[in-house]
Amino acid sequence: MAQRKRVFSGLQPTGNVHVGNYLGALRNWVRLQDDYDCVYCIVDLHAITVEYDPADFARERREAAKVLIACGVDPDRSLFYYQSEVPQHTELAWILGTITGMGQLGRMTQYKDKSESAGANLGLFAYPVLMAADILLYRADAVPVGDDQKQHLELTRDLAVRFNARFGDEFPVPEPIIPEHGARVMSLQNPLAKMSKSDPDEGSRILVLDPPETIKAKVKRAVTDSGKGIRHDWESKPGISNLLEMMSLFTGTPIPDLEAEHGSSGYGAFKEAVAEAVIAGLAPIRAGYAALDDASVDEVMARGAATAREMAEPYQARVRRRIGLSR
Ligand code: AQP
Repeated sequence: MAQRKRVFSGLQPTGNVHVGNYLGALRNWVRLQDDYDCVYCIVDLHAITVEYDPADFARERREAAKVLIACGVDPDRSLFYYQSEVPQHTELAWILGTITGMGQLGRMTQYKDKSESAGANLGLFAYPVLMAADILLYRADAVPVGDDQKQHLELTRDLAVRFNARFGDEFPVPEPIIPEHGARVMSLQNPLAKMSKSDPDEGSRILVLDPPETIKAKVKRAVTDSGKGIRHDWESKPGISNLLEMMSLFTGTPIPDLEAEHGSSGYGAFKEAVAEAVIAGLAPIRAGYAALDDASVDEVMARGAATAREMAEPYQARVRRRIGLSR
């Protein structure tokens, strides 16, 4: 039997998982489990590159793991663990750092955005190198991500090519898997900016665990456009287009059909229908989450890390040999 291709992806345990993360990345993670050998990771070392609360971090990390399992990441089918518990990630990041240009890192838009608000530090600057190491460590062929990670993935591909040229063919050059729809879910309060965990306005995002009443209130408050009519048109109606996309992704109904059904509705009635669709789409995740207990999640994550360390070590040994650190 042909060997299955491998995918790798990660999620930061900062704040709560929102529908942008879910529609842009996590749904794909879950689906890919049928056809790929999947490695999924809570990238806790990435999360500490910005301000965070150490007293709460272990809990947040576990929360993120629980949400992912509730979304359908299956630790029996996928390798699932916390990044910091597999030290080969950081070792490879250091090695890749030695072939990464400062200029290329300085051009990363996420670094520019975050260093403006959070202040620059070396970890934030080197973040994309650690991300490259996460992916290349397991020789992943593909990476399911939202649109915002394209630039980082481009760097990963460059580093794979550069390493192979300098030290010999070691890394596959990974392809992004970006969904056709949902790759960029926008903020409910500013449909020109992506929905994001770090936006200080909680009304800008719907969390996958938000209770129905909260979802209704957030959608009701969502910024819409002047004029009327429910049409998909990013230029003149970004707010309505964002809601239409979300509704389409949660119901599976194509956007033209939704336009036909709701075209002449008022914004209020349309928003109620959107909220109902989101609530129904997230209900199984809320139920799955409620059924999980902390101790068994801790156990699953510890087991995942042990397997990941075992799998990563022979790969890393090859890298050490190639760069002259061992015979
Ligand atoms: N708005 C979005 N639309 C579609 N996909 C998105 N992703 C993030 N936001 C959207 C995708 O979710 C995955 C996990 O993201 P992450 O937790 O590693 O970090 P991120 O990209 O930095 O996510 P956030 O929520 O936007 O956090 P902040 O506020 O820190 O920037 C990734 O695959 C991402 O593409």
